[in-house]
Amino acid sequence: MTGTGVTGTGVTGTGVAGVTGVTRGFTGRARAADRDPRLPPGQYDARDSWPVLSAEVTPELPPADWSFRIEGLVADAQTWSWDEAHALPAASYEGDIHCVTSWSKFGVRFGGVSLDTFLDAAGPLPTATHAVAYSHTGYTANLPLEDLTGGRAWIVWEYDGEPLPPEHGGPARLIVPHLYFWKSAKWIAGITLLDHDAPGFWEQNGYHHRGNPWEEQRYSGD
Ligand SMILES: Nc1nc2c(c(=O)[nH]1)N[C@H]1C(S)=C(S)[C@@H](COP(=O)(O)O)O[C@H]1N2
Ligand SMILES: [Mo]
Repeated sequence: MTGTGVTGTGVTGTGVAGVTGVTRGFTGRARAADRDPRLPPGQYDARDSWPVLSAEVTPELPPADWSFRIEGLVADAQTWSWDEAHALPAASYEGDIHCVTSWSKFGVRFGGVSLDTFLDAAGPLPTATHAVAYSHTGYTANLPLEDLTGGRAWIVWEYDGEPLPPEHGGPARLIVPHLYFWKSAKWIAGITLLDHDAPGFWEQNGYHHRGNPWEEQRYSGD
């Protein structure tokens, strides 16, 4: 930006208006092409760093104490232990994640089970339209049920082929990577299906109810 500005000003100063126009046009295209198409608006590439964002102290939660429940507007509310969850068909996500504080991370790999597998077992009722994901620590995040189905959400316990580190939500967390990462509740305990939207922790504090990074839905009203 600075280099471009200086060049443009210099050319204008010499009075070669036509050349200035060409320079600006070329620079604009070059900068648009440099921007990684995987990067949503207002985000930057965090590359090798993976910041920890937690409203709580990282809990001590051994796998034996972890469980995951689906309840609310379902035909058959169910709870899975660590072993029961691991007996389900494995699934993985490889792709990008986007935090509302503006870092994105490309090509991350998480392993676990598709949320569809859990939801299919519980059987959402036709009246279920929304969900609240809740953590063993009390953290909550609301989502339209649609955003949790169709192979777009997972319960994961592996990162890059290794156990998910506790500070990143281990032993297991939710990931909903097509939305800002605050929806991806760490230390996930369960999901309640509802017939209405019920704002979670950040949503009660001014954040957007859906949080689509491609539409920059950061704050309520965006
Ligand atoms: N339980 C819990 N889950 C949480 C959070 C939290 O504070 N508590 N923070 C959210 C936010 S704002 C983000 S960006 C991601 C951060 O995940 P990370 O710390 O693994 O990067 O977790 C989300 N899930
Ligand atoms: Mo975040």
